[in-house]
Amino acid sequence: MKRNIKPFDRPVYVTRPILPDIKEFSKRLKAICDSRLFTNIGAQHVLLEKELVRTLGVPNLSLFNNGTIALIAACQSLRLSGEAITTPFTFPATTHVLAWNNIKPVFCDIDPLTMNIDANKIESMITPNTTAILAVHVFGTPCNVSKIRQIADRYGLKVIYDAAHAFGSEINGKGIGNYGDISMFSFHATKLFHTAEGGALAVKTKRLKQRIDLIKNHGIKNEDQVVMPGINGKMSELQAALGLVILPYIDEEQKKRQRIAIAYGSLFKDVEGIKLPYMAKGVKNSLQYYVIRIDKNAFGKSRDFVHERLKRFNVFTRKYFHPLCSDYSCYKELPSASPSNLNVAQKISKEVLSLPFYGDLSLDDVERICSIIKGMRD
Ligand code: T4K
Repeated sequence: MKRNIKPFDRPVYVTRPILPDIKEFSKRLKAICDSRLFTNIGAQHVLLEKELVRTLGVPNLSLFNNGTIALIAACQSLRLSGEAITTPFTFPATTHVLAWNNIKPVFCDIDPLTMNIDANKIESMITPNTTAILAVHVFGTPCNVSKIRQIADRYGLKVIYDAAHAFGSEINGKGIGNYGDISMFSFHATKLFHTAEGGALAVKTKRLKQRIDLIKNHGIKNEDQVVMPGINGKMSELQAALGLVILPYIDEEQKKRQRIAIAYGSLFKDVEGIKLPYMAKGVKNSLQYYVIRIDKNAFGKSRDFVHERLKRFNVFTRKYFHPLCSDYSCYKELPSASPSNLNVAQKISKEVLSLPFYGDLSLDDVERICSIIKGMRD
Protein backbone atom coordinates (compact mmCIF):
# COMPACT_ATOMS: atom_id res chain seq x y z
CA MET A 1 0.00 0.00 0.00
CA LYS A 2 1.54 3.29 -1.13
CA ARG A 3 -0.36 5.92 0.82
CA ASN A 4 -0.39 5.81 4.57
CA ILE A 5 -4.08 6.09 5.47
CA LYS A 6 -4.86 5.87 9.16
CA PRO A 7 -7.57 3.57 10.50
CA PHE A 8 -10.75 5.26 11.76
CA ASP A 9 -10.59 5.86 15.50
CA ARG A 10 -14.14 4.48 15.89
CA PRO A 11 -15.74 1.52 14.13
CA VAL A 12 -17.56 2.45 10.94
CA TYR A 13 -20.43 0.06 10.27
CA VAL A 14 -22.50 -0.58 7.22
CA THR A 15 -25.36 1.40 8.70
CA ARG A 16 -26.30 3.53 11.68
CA PRO A 17 -29.92 3.75 12.82
CA ILE A 18 -31.67 7.12 12.93
CA LEU A 19 -32.05 8.23 16.55
CA PRO A 20 -35.35 9.55 17.88
CA ASP A 21 -35.66 13.02 19.37
CA ILE A 22 -35.57 11.99 23.03
CA LYS A 23 -38.03 14.67 24.17
CA GLU A 24 -40.59 13.71 21.55
CA PHE A 25 -40.06 10.03 22.27
CA SER A 26 -40.45 10.63 26.02
CA LYS A 27 -43.77 12.40 25.43
CA ARG A 28 -45.08 9.40 23.59
CA LEU A 29 -43.69 7.00 26.21
CA LYS A 30 -45.47 9.00 28.90
CA ALA A 31 -48.73 8.79 26.96
CA ILE A 32 -48.27 5.01 26.73
CA CYS A 33 -47.54 4.73 30.47
CA ASP A 34 -50.53 6.96 31.32
CA SER A 35 -52.79 4.73 29.24
CA ARG A 36 -51.20 1.51 30.58
CA LEU A 37 -51.81 0.08 27.14
CA PHE A 38 -48.51 -1.33 25.93
CA THR A 39 -49.71 -3.43 23.01
CA ASN A 40 -52.76 -4.92 21.25
CA ILE A 41 -53.38 -2.17 18.70
CA GLY A 42 -53.34 0.94 20.90
CA ALA A 43 -53.28 4.62 19.98
CA GLN A 44 -49.66 4.71 18.74
CA HIS A 45 -50.22 1.67 16.53
CA VAL A 46 -53.36 3.13 14.98
CA LEU A 47 -51.63 6.45 14.30
CA LEU A 48 -48.46 4.92 12.80
CA GLU A 49 -50.51 2.69 10.51
CA LYS A 50 -52.38 5.76 9.25
CA GLU A 51 -49.18 7.80 8.76
CA LEU A 52 -47.48 4.99 6.84
CA VAL A 53 -50.45 4.49 4.49
CA ARG A 54 -49.93 8.15 3.55
CA THR A 55 -46.12 8.02 3.37
CA LEU A 56 -45.96 4.84 1.31
CA GLY A 57 -48.97 5.76 -0.84
CA VAL A 58 -50.61 2.34 -0.42
CA PRO A 59 -54.32 1.49 -0.03
CA ASN A 60 -54.03 -0.64 3.12
CA LEU A 61 -51.32 -1.47 5.61
CA SER A 62 -50.97 -3.79 8.58
CA LEU A 63 -48.15 -3.32 11.11
CA PHE A 64 -46.16 -6.26 12.50
CA ASN A 65 -43.61 -6.95 15.21
CA ASN A 66 -40.99 -7.77 12.55
CA GLY A 67 -40.71 -8.29 8.82
CA THR A 68 -40.20 -12.06 8.99
CA ILE A 69 -43.44 -12.74 10.88
CA ALA A 70 -45.18 -10.35 8.48
CA LEU A 71 -43.97 -12.41 5.52
CA ILE A 72 -45.08 -15.66 7.18
CA ALA A 73 -48.51 -14.13 7.72
CA ALA A 74 -48.61 -12.95 4.08
CA CYS A 75 -48.16 -16.54 2.84
CA GLN A 76 -50.83 -17.74 5.26
CA SER A 77 -53.29 -15.05 4.24
CA LEU A 78 -53.01 -16.03 0.55
CA ARG A 79 -53.28 -19.74 1.50
CA LEU A 80 -50.12 -20.58 -0.43
CA SER A 81 -49.03 -24.20 -0.72
CA GLY A 82 -46.92 -26.41 -2.99
CA GLU A 83 -44.08 -24.43 -4.57
CA ALA A 84 -43.12 -20.78 -4.81
CA ILE A 85 -40.59 -19.39 -7.26
CA THR A 86 -38.11 -17.15 -5.51
CA THR A 87 -34.65 -15.60 -5.59
CA PRO A 88 -31.61 -17.11 -3.87
CA PHE A 89 -29.97 -13.65 -3.59
CA THR A 90 -31.57 -12.41 -0.38
CA PHE A 91 -31.50 -12.47 3.42
CA PRO A 92 -32.25 -15.93 4.93
CA ALA A 93 -35.73 -14.82 6.06
CA THR A 94 -37.16 -14.76 2.52
CA THR A 95 -36.54 -18.45 1.90
CA HIS A 96 -37.08 -19.59 5.50
CA VAL A 97 -40.56 -18.06 5.45
CA LEU A 98 -41.51 -20.48 2.66
CA ALA A 99 -40.09 -23.41 4.63
CA TRP A 100 -42.09 -22.32 7.71
CA ASN A 101 -45.22 -22.48 5.56
CA ASN A 102 -44.35 -25.94 4.16
CA ILE A 103 -43.87 -24.41 0.73
CA LYS A 104 -41.00 -25.67 -1.41
CA PRO A 105 -38.71 -22.85 -2.56
CA VAL A 106 -37.87 -23.04 -6.25
CA PHE A 107 -34.82 -20.89 -6.92
CA CYS A 108 -34.71 -18.82 -10.07
CA ASP A 109 -31.57 -17.03 -11.28
CA ILE A 110 -31.20 -13.25 -11.00
CA ASP A 111 -30.84 -10.38 -13.44
CA PRO A 112 -27.20 -9.26 -13.81
CA LEU A 113 -28.12 -5.55 -13.66
CA THR A 114 -30.80 -5.25 -10.99
CA MET A 115 -29.74 -8.38 -9.05
CA ASN A 116 -33.48 -9.13 -8.63
CA ILE A 117 -35.18 -12.34 -9.77
CA ASP A 118 -34.81 -12.64 -13.56
CA ALA A 119 -38.42 -12.32 -14.73
CA ASN A 120 -37.49 -13.85 -18.09
CA LYS A 121 -36.54 -17.12 -16.39
CA ILE A 122 -39.58 -17.50 -14.11
CA GLU A 123 -41.92 -19.12 -16.61
CA SER A 124 -39.65 -22.11 -17.26
CA MET A 125 -39.72 -22.94 -13.53
CA ILE A 126 -43.51 -23.12 -13.19
CA THR A 127 -44.97 -26.58 -12.47
CA PRO A 128 -48.54 -27.70 -11.65
CA ASN A 129 -47.58 -27.23 -7.96
CA THR A 130 -46.56 -23.57 -8.27
CA THR A 131 -48.86 -21.23 -6.34
CA ALA A 132 -46.80 -18.06 -6.03
CA ILE A 133 -43.85 -15.90 -6.92
CA LEU A 134 -41.95 -14.48 -3.95
CA ALA A 135 -39.65 -11.79 -5.32
CA VAL A 136 -37.37 -9.33 -3.50
CA HIS A 137 -36.78 -5.68 -4.46
CA VAL A 138 -33.19 -6.18 -3.47
CA PHE A 139 -31.37 -3.09 -2.11
CA GLY A 140 -34.53 -1.08 -2.91
CA THR A 141 -34.29 -1.58 -6.69
CA PRO A 142 -37.71 -2.55 -8.05
CA CYS A 143 -38.23 -5.93 -9.73
CA ASN A 144 -39.60 -6.18 -13.26
CA VAL A 145 -43.11 -5.83 -11.84
CA SER A 146 -44.99 -5.69 -15.15
CA LYS A 147 -43.46 -8.91 -16.49
CA ILE A 148 -44.03 -10.66 -13.15
CA ARG A 149 -47.68 -9.51 -13.16
CA GLN A 150 -48.17 -10.85 -16.70
CA ILE A 151 -46.77 -14.27 -15.77
CA ALA A 152 -48.79 -14.42 -12.56
CA ASP A 153 -52.00 -13.55 -14.40
CA ARG A 154 -51.33 -16.12 -17.12
CA TYR A 155 -50.78 -18.95 -14.62
CA GLY A 156 -53.08 -17.82 -11.80
CA LEU A 157 -50.24 -17.27 -9.33
CA LYS A 158 -50.11 -14.98 -6.31
CA VAL A 159 -47.30 -12.43 -6.08
CA ILE A 160 -45.63 -11.40 -2.85
CA TYR A 161 -42.87 -8.81 -2.84
CA ASP A 162 -40.30 -8.81 -0.10
CA ALA A 163 -39.83 -5.03 0.01
CA ALA A 164 -37.73 -5.18 3.20
CA HIS A 165 -35.21 -2.76 1.61
CA ALA A 166 -37.63 -0.67 -0.38
CA PHE A 167 -39.17 1.86 2.02
CA GLY A 168 -39.94 4.86 -0.20
CA SER A 169 -38.94 3.22 -3.50
CA GLU A 170 -41.22 4.27 -6.36
CA ILE A 171 -41.80 3.35 -10.01
CA ASN A 172 -42.81 6.40 -12.06
CA GLY A 173 -44.04 8.11 -8.90
CA LYS A 174 -46.07 5.13 -7.66
CA GLY A 175 -45.19 3.65 -4.26
CA ILE A 176 -43.53 0.24 -4.50
CA GLY A 177 -46.10 -1.27 -2.09
CA ASN A 178 -48.77 -1.07 -4.80
CA TYR A 179 -47.40 -3.98 -6.80
CA GLY A 180 -48.24 -7.65 -6.31
CA ASP A 181 -50.89 -8.97 -3.94
CA ILE A 182 -48.85 -8.11 -0.85
CA SER A 183 -45.58 -6.28 -0.15
CA MET A 184 -43.60 -6.67 3.06
CA PHE A 185 -41.57 -3.82 4.56
CA SER A 186 -39.04 -4.37 7.34
CA PHE A 187 -38.60 -1.78 10.07
CA HIS A 188 -35.57 -3.43 11.67
CA ALA A 189 -33.10 -1.04 13.33
CA THR A 190 -30.78 -1.37 10.33
CA LYS A 191 -33.44 -0.09 7.95
CA LEU A 192 -33.93 3.45 6.64
CA PHE A 193 -37.20 3.79 8.56
CA HIS A 194 -37.21 1.71 11.72
CA THR A 195 -39.08 0.81 14.89
CA ALA A 196 -36.12 -1.13 16.42
CA GLU A 197 -37.84 -4.35 15.31
CA GLY A 198 -40.92 -4.17 13.16
CA GLY A 199 -42.48 -4.53 9.77
CA ALA A 200 -45.64 -4.13 7.75
CA LEU A 201 -47.66 -5.64 4.95
CA ALA A 202 -49.05 -3.37 2.25
CA VAL A 203 -52.16 -5.03 0.89
CA LYS A 204 -54.31 -4.45 -2.17
CA THR A 205 -57.77 -5.06 -0.73
CA LYS A 206 -59.48 -4.18 2.54
CA ARG A 207 -60.76 -7.75 2.78
CA LEU A 208 -57.23 -9.16 2.70
CA LYS A 209 -56.11 -6.63 5.32
CA GLN A 210 -58.94 -7.79 7.58
CA ARG A 211 -57.73 -11.38 7.21
CA ILE A 212 -54.15 -10.37 7.91
CA ASP A 213 -55.21 -8.40 10.99
CA LEU A 214 -56.89 -11.54 12.29
CA ILE A 215 -53.86 -13.71 11.54
CA LYS A 216 -51.51 -11.39 13.44
CA ASN A 217 -53.78 -11.47 16.51
CA HIS A 218 -54.03 -15.26 17.04
CA GLY A 219 -57.11 -15.47 14.78
CA ILE A 220 -59.21 -13.81 17.50
CA LYS A 221 -62.31 -12.24 15.93
CA ASN A 222 -64.08 -11.31 19.15
CA GLU A 223 -64.49 -12.49 22.73
CA ASP A 224 -66.40 -15.55 21.59
CA GLN A 225 -64.76 -16.50 18.30
CA VAL A 226 -61.31 -17.64 17.21
CA VAL A 227 -61.61 -18.18 13.48
CA MET A 228 -58.19 -19.38 12.32
CA PRO A 229 -54.81 -20.58 13.59
CA GLY A 230 -53.19 -17.15 13.86
CA ILE A 231 -49.96 -15.99 15.43
CA ASN A 232 -48.76 -13.10 17.58
CA GLY A 233 -47.50 -10.64 15.00
CA LYS A 234 -48.59 -7.43 16.72
CA MET A 235 -46.38 -4.38 16.85
CA SER A 236 -46.13 -3.01 20.40
CA GLU A 237 -46.97 0.55 21.39
CA LEU A 238 -43.29 1.20 22.19
CA GLN A 239 -42.24 0.22 18.67
CA ALA A 240 -45.03 2.29 17.09
CA ALA A 241 -44.12 5.33 19.23
CA LEU A 242 -40.49 5.06 18.09
CA GLY A 243 -41.64 4.89 14.48
CA LEU A 244 -43.83 7.98 14.84
CA VAL A 245 -40.89 9.98 16.21
CA ILE A 246 -38.47 8.76 13.53
CA LEU A 247 -40.75 9.11 10.50
CA PRO A 248 -40.31 12.92 10.11
CA TYR A 249 -36.53 12.44 9.67
CA ILE A 250 -36.73 10.11 6.65
CA ASP A 251 -36.77 12.77 3.92
CA GLU A 252 -33.67 14.49 5.30
CA GLU A 253 -31.91 11.15 5.78
CA GLN A 254 -32.60 10.23 2.14
CA LYS A 255 -31.23 13.59 0.96
CA LYS A 256 -28.04 13.02 2.92
CA ARG A 257 -27.74 9.48 1.56
CA GLN A 258 -28.23 10.80 -1.96
CA ARG A 259 -25.20 13.07 -1.48
CA ILE A 260 -23.16 10.15 -0.17
CA ALA A 261 -24.21 7.93 -3.09
CA ILE A 262 -23.12 10.65 -5.53
CA ALA A 263 -19.78 10.97 -3.71
CA TYR A 264 -19.12 7.21 -3.79
CA GLY A 265 -20.15 7.18 -7.46
CA SER A 266 -17.74 9.90 -8.51
CA LEU A 267 -14.85 8.56 -6.42
CA PHE A 268 -15.18 5.04 -7.83
CA LYS A 269 -16.23 6.11 -11.33
CA ASP A 270 -13.05 5.26 -13.17
CA VAL A 271 -11.77 2.46 -10.98
CA GLU A 272 -11.35 -0.64 -13.07
CA GLY A 273 -13.03 -3.70 -11.56
CA ILE A 274 -15.52 -1.79 -9.39
CA LYS A 275 -19.11 -1.75 -10.60
CA LEU A 276 -21.47 0.86 -9.15
CA PRO A 277 -25.12 0.24 -8.17
CA TYR A 278 -27.57 0.17 -11.07
CA MET A 279 -30.05 3.04 -11.22
CA ALA A 280 -33.02 2.36 -13.49
CA LYS A 281 -34.85 5.17 -15.31
CA GLY A 282 -38.13 6.35 -13.78
CA VAL A 283 -37.27 4.69 -10.49
CA LYS A 284 -36.82 6.28 -7.08
CA ASN A 285 -34.57 4.06 -4.99
CA SER A 286 -35.03 3.88 -1.21
CA LEU A 287 -31.26 4.34 -0.72
CA GLN A 288 -31.24 1.57 1.86
CA TYR A 289 -27.81 0.18 0.94
CA TYR A 290 -24.85 1.16 -1.23
CA VAL A 291 -23.58 -2.04 -2.80
CA ILE A 292 -20.63 -2.19 -5.16
CA ARG A 293 -19.37 -5.20 -7.10
CA ILE A 294 -15.71 -6.10 -7.20
CA ASP A 295 -14.43 -8.05 -10.17
CA LYS A 296 -11.35 -9.82 -8.83
CA ASN A 297 -9.59 -10.09 -12.17
CA ALA A 298 -10.08 -6.48 -13.18
CA PHE A 299 -9.55 -4.94 -9.72
CA GLY A 300 -6.67 -7.18 -8.76
CA LYS A 301 -8.07 -8.12 -5.34
CA SER A 302 -11.12 -10.17 -4.43
CA ARG A 303 -14.23 -8.94 -2.63
CA ASP A 304 -13.25 -11.11 0.35
CA PHE A 305 -9.80 -9.52 0.46
CA VAL A 306 -11.30 -6.01 0.47
CA HIS A 307 -13.87 -6.96 3.12
CA GLU A 308 -11.20 -8.41 5.42
CA ARG A 309 -8.58 -5.70 4.83
CA LEU A 310 -11.09 -2.92 5.60
CA LYS A 311 -11.44 -4.32 9.13
CA ARG A 312 -7.84 -3.24 9.80
CA PHE A 313 -9.04 0.30 9.15
CA ASN A 314 -11.99 -0.13 11.52
CA VAL A 315 -14.45 -0.32 8.60
CA PHE A 316 -16.98 -3.16 8.81
CA THR A 317 -18.67 -3.81 5.49
CA ARG A 318 -21.17 -6.60 4.80
CA LYS A 319 -21.31 -9.24 2.09
CA TYR A 320 -25.02 -8.81 1.28
CA PHE A 321 -25.91 -11.40 0.02
CA HIS A 322 -23.41 -14.18 0.49
CA PRO A 323 -23.88 -17.11 0.86
CA LEU A 324 -26.85 -17.57 -1.46
CA CYS A 325 -29.90 -19.11 0.22
CA SER A 326 -29.62 -21.98 -2.29
CA ASP A 327 -26.21 -22.84 -0.80
CA TYR A 328 -27.48 -23.25 2.80
CA SER A 329 -27.30 -26.87 3.97
CA CYS A 330 -31.10 -26.92 4.41
CA TYR A 331 -31.80 -26.04 0.75
CA LYS A 332 -28.76 -27.09 -1.27
CA GLU A 333 -30.17 -30.52 -2.17
CA LEU A 334 -33.18 -29.00 -3.96
CA PRO A 335 -32.88 -29.46 -7.74
CA SER A 336 -33.30 -25.70 -8.34
CA ALA A 337 -30.45 -24.97 -5.90
CA SER A 338 -27.89 -26.43 -8.27
CA PRO A 339 -25.20 -23.82 -9.02
CA SER A 340 -25.60 -24.56 -12.74
CA ASN A 341 -29.19 -23.21 -12.49
CA LEU A 342 -27.97 -20.04 -10.78
CA ASN A 343 -24.93 -18.89 -12.73
CA VAL A 344 -25.54 -15.15 -12.38
CA ALA A 345 -26.40 -15.32 -8.68
CA GLN A 346 -23.34 -17.48 -7.99
CA LYS A 347 -21.05 -14.94 -9.66
CA ILE A 348 -22.65 -11.86 -8.09
CA SER A 349 -22.67 -13.26 -4.55
CA LYS A 350 -18.86 -13.47 -4.75
CA GLU A 351 -18.57 -9.84 -5.88
CA VAL A 352 -20.98 -7.77 -3.77
CA LEU A 353 -19.86 -5.54 -0.94
CA SER A 354 -22.22 -3.31 1.04
CA LEU A 355 -20.34 -0.15 2.04
CA PRO A 356 -20.99 2.16 5.02
CA PHE A 357 -24.08 4.17 4.06
CA TYR A 358 -25.99 6.43 6.44
CA GLY A 359 -26.77 10.11 6.69
CA ASP A 360 -24.23 10.88 9.44
CA LEU A 361 -21.33 9.54 7.37
CA SER A 362 -19.30 12.60 6.40
CA LEU A 363 -18.09 13.13 2.84
CA ASP A 364 -14.54 13.12 4.24
CA ASP A 365 -15.19 9.65 5.63
CA VAL A 366 -16.55 8.53 2.27
CA GLU A 367 -13.40 9.80 0.59
CA ARG A 368 -11.22 8.03 3.13
CA ILE A 369 -13.05 4.72 2.65
CA CYS A 370 -12.68 5.02 -1.13
CA SER A 371 -8.97 5.84 -0.80
CA ILE A 372 -8.43 2.81 1.43
CA ILE A 373 -10.15 0.55 -1.11
CA LYS A 374 -8.37 2.06 -4.12
CA GLY A 375 -5.06 1.75 -2.26
CA MET A 376 -5.51 -2.01 -1.98
CA ARG A 377 -4.68 -2.44 -5.66
CA ASP A 378 -1.21 -0.89 -5.28
N1 T4K B 1 -36.11 -9.90 3.75
C1 T4K B 1 -34.99 -9.23 3.46
C2 T4K B 1 -34.60 -9.05 2.03
C3 T4K B 1 -34.20 -8.69 4.49
O1 T4K B 1 -33.05 -8.05 4.19
C4 T4K B 1 -34.61 -8.88 5.83
C5 T4K B 1 -33.81 -8.36 6.92
C6 T4K B 1 -35.83 -9.56 6.08
C7 T4K B 1 -36.54 -10.08 5.01
C8 T4K B 1 -36.34 -9.81 7.45
O2 T4K B 1 -36.83 -8.63 8.04
P1 T4K B 1 -36.80 -8.51 9.69
O3 T4K B 1 -37.50 -9.75 10.24
O4 T4K B 1 -35.35 -8.40 10.13
O5 T4K B 1 -37.59 -7.26 9.95
C9 T4K B 1 -29.42 -7.24 9.25
C10 T4K B 1 -30.80 -7.15 9.87
O6 T4K B 1 -30.84 -7.82 11.12
C11 T4K B 1 -31.90 -7.68 8.99
O7 T4K B 1 -33.10 -7.09 9.45
C12 T4K B 1 -31.71 -7.27 7.55
N2 T4K B 1 -32.66 -7.85 6.66
C13 T4K B 1 -30.31 -7.64 7.08
C14 T4K B 1 -30.05 -7.26 5.65
O8 T4K B 1 -29.38 -6.95 7.90
P2 T4K B 1 -27.27 -8.54 9.91
O9 T4K B 1 -27.05 -9.91 10.40
O10 T4K B 1 -26.40 -8.02 8.84
O11 T4K B 1 -27.31 -7.47 11.13
P3 T4K B 1 -26.17 -6.89 12.06
O12 T4K B 1 -26.64 -6.98 13.46
O13 T4K B 1 -24.89 -7.49 11.74
O14 T4K B 1 -26.18 -5.34 11.67
C15 T4K B 1 -25.42 -4.77 10.62
C16 T4K B 1 -24.71 -3.53 11.15
O15 T4K B 1 -25.66 -2.56 11.55
C17 T4K B 1 -23.87 -3.80 12.39
O16 T4K B 1 -22.56 -4.05 11.99
C18 T4K B 1 -23.97 -2.53 13.20
C19 T4K B 1 -25.24 -1.85 12.71
N3 T4K B 1 -26.31 -1.88 13.72
C20 T4K B 1 -27.05 -3.02 13.89
C21 T4K B 1 -28.05 -3.05 14.82
C22 T4K B 1 -28.89 -4.30 15.00
C23 T4K B 1 -26.54 -0.77 14.48
O17 T4K B 1 -25.84 0.25 14.33
N4 T4K B 1 -27.55 -0.81 15.41
C24 T4K B 1 -28.33 -1.89 15.60
O18 T4K B 1 -29.26 -1.87 16.43
O19 T4K B 1 -28.80 -8.47 9.50
